[in-house]
Amino acid sequence: MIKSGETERLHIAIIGRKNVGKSLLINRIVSQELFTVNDTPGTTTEPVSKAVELLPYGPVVIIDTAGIDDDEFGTKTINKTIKAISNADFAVLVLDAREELDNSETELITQLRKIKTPFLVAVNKVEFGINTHLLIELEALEVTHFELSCKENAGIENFKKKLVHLLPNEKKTPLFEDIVRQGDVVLMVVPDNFDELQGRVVELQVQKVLEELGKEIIGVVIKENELSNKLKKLKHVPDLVIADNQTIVKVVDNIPESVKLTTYSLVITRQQGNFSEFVKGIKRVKELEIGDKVLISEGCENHLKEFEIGKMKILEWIQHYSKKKLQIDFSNGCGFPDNLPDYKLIIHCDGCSITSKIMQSRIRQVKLMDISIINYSVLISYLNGAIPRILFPFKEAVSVWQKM
Ligand SMILES: Nc1nc2c(ncn2[C@@H]2O[C@H](COP(=O)(O)OP(=O)(O)OP(=O)(O)O)[C@@H](O)[C@H]2O)c(=O)[nH]1
Ligand SMILES: [Mg+2]
Repeated sequence: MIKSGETERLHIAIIGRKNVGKSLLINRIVSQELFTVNDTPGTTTEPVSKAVELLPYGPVVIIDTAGIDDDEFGTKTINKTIKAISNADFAVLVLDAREELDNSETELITQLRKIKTPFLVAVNKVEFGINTHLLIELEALEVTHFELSCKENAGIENFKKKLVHLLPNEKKTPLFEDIVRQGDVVLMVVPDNFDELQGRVVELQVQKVLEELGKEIIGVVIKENELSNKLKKLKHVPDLVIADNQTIVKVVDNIPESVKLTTYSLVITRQQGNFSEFVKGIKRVKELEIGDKVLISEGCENHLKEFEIGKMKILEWIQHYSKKKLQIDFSNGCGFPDNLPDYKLIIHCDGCSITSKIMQSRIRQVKLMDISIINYSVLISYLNGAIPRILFPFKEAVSVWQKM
């Protein structure tokens, strides 16, 4: 069981067929008897996560997984291996040196590449010799592999070194340090009834932005109805204007094209690292057909009135926009429903109560099923006609938009 606080650690999943030596490889890497190793195939039956120190990298979570079932990748379902790799920031695919690649292994390599999860291949049990076909296959797939024997403890140190070297750096995307500079003026527009919104999402967002601005950047908070007056009085045009999802429609027309404009939610979504995927989701929104199944999915079990209203509004707006009869369902809490593959589009909440790692894992699951995903904020901005304008401050979003 992973304790809270450990969820943000880097997650490494060890995957592969049954009995190839996944559990023993982990034990060797961490020099501890962490997981049960046994000659009987199917010893590990469920994914098990353990928090460990992987020196010299530091604290990580290692996920030992159950061996892939032969038919696991035959059907389009969210199988247990997909779940495991969706939760991982890095994967190690363990192979038996005596065998050729089977369908599930080639499929896994394809899937990992699709979700851009970095991985290494460990060819284990090399003391028996290595299948030449396997080497040819790996080369053809341009996969980096390491030859080792967990039993004889051979090649482990070298493998570990490479693993530690390749682990992604947990560098956070900046909130907006890359789009504003020292001395810039950031105008933050809030709804007219802002004083009554203590503790609500918009107030928390404004708070977060203000905290991150620091001393070198001037943040000015103004109410929407004061906007045109205040703009005239400002000596310089602001360098960046940020509004909330509701006021953005009215704000757009008041801000000259030359001024960067965006929303609080977009800034925060970008920091969570999932921005581009949601922008791509707009394409699917445009292409929805009669009868398409759409899932409105919320990350928390929370049934606060504020969230219920939000959800129903999304439902109303998407129906109104599409003008086609869509089949819309709702889901709440951790995990997607088992019929996830039936959906054409997932409209996800902004994830304010789940960690960005959980959000990323949900996005990977959806991507592996070839389903599009968009979050509430990007959808609302698009339906309100504020996109592409509010994407312009962010280079990465503009490039996704232009390719669509
Ligand atoms: N000869 C040899 N045996 C190994 C090696 N690595 C692991 N084994 C043995 O292979 C068997 C399976 O090892 P595990 O680590 O339990 O394999 P697993 O992939 O976790 O298996 P499942 O949990 O059943 O999917 C055990 O008997 C190990 O001792 C190796 O390099 N050489
Ligand atoms: Mg095992």
